[in-house]
Amino acid sequence: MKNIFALIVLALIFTVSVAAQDSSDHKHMDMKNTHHDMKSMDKTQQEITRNIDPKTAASIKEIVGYYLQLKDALVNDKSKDAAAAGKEIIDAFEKLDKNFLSPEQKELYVEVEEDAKEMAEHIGDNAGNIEHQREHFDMLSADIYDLVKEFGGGQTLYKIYCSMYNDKKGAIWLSESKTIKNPYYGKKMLTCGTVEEEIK
Ligand SMILES: [Cu+2]
Repeated sequence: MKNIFALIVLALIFTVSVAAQDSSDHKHMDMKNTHHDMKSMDKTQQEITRNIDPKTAASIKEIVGYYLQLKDALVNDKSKDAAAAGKEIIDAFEKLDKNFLSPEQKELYVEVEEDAKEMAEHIGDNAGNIEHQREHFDMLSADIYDLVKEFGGGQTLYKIYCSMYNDKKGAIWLSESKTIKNPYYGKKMLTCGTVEEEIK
């Protein structure tokens, strides 16, 4: 009788531990889903609360336009064009009138601007060294992503992820199109990448 009891206890322990393992798998999946939901919630909330001055929106659109030019230059392995676009990006940032920003907008903008201008400067100064330009494009893309999440891009943009770049640390870029044309590798590996997000 004692033995049977011990057996039942053992069986119970086994079942519970399997169930626990199983639920930890599920938890992982749930976390992913929650993350996804949070993202889409963010988007609508942002759209409601964005409240952006039309002058600011126009300036951001200009910055994004030159960023996309830079992206295309890198896609086409054109280092000189990339440098020219880098310089335009700096000018476009400087043209944005901060007086039309709310205090919260200003805080984010100033932070992005400082870093993005530095990246754009390196890109502008390195015509002929496309690999170095691409290193800075990686960081610039993260800045522009923050910018368009807050202010919108003036057009639908796609966040695209390349898992190979930077010793497989991965990197993102923004594109006006879902069609993958990889600015980090140009014609060497043009179609490497996955669309991760649509930003409106
Ligand atoms: Cu540099």
